[in-house]
Amino acid sequence: MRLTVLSTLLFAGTALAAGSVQAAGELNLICSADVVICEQMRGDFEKAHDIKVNMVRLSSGETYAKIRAEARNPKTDIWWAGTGDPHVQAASENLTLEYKSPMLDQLQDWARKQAESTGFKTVGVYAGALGWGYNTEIFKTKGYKEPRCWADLLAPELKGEIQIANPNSSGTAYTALASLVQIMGEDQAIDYLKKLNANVSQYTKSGSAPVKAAARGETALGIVFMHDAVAQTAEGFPVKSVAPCEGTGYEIGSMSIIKGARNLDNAKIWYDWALRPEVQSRMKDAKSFQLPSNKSAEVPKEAPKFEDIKLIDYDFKTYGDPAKRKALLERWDREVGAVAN
Ligand code: S7P
Repeated sequence: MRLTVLSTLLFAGTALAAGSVQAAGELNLICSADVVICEQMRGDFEKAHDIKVNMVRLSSGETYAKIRAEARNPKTDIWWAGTGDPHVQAASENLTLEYKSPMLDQLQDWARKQAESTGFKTVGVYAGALGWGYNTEIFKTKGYKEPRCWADLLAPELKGEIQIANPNSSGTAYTALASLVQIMGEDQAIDYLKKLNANVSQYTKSGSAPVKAAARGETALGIVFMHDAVAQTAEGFPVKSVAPCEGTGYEIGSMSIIKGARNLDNAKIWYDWALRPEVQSRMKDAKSFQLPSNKSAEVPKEAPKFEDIKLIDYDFKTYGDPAKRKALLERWDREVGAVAN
C-alpha cells in the first residue's frame, strides 16, 4: 500500500538518518516477456521510484490462468507484457481494471485501439510478427532447403527438427494457432498442425524457448515471434529469421492492472511509466526488439518491420474471446497435443 505524503516524508527523514532509503510500498508484478527485459524493467523502475517490485516471470497463458484462479483474492497488481489475446480475455472476464492513462494520446493507433476495444482494461505496449528462426549451420550441414513458407515446415526431412511452444501455456504458440486458423480456416489449420506434429520434437512451456534451442544447435528451427529470433542473431548465434510467405499473424503485447490490486496507486505509476518513450526506447538494450507503442520511442534498427512482412488482419476481438480461445485450445489438446510424440 502507498504511504501518505506525510508518512513518506517522515519515513524519508528516518531513512536518511539511518543511511538507507525506504520503499514507498510495493508492487506485485507478473512479467510475461523474456526474463532479461523483465529484469531490466524491474531494475529501472526501482531506480526511478521508491517502490519495491516483487516480480514473477510467467508465460502469457499461465498468467491468465493464475489471475483467473486468484480473482477472489488477487495477489498480483499489474501484468506487464505477453501477447494480447489472454489480456483481452482477462478484460472481457472482468479480471482487469479500467484505467485511462494520461499517456494514451502518445500511443500508436493499434495500442490505443487495444485499450478502447476492451473498455480501457488493457493497453498495447509493443507489437511483433510471428515467424520462425532457423539454425543456418544445421540447415547447411544437413542440406535442408531454406524454409520460407508454412508449407515448407511439413517437409519429411525436418522430422524431429522443429520446436514450438504449447498454446495452453504460451501466448506465442496461441498466436501461431490463431494465425493459422485465420490463414487456412480452422479444419485445415488443425490438419496442418497434425502433420507438423511429425516434425515437432518438443512443445515447450515458454514461447521463445524454441529459437533459443535452435541457436544452441539443440533443434534446427523454432516457431517464435520474429523479434525473438533476431535477438538470438544479435547474440551472435547462426540464426536466420523468416516471415512466412503465405502470411502471418502478429501480437499486440499488452499491459493490464488487476482488478482488486492491493497496490493500485503503484500499479498506475508503473502503467504510466511503462508507456513512456524513454522506457520503451531502452527495451532494445535487453535485446527486446518489438515495435514500441509510444510514437516517440525509438524503433530498434533490428526490429522486423511490418511493412516488409505479409501480415494478416489479425482479429484480436474474436481470438481473445474466452469461448473461442477455450474451444480452440481444447481442439488443439484433443487433436494435436494428445498425439504429440
Ligand atoms: O520474448 C518476448 C516475447 O516474445 O515474449 C512474449 C510472449 O508472450 C512470451 O511468452 P509466452 O511464453 O507466453 O509465449 C511476447 O509478448 C514477447 O514479444
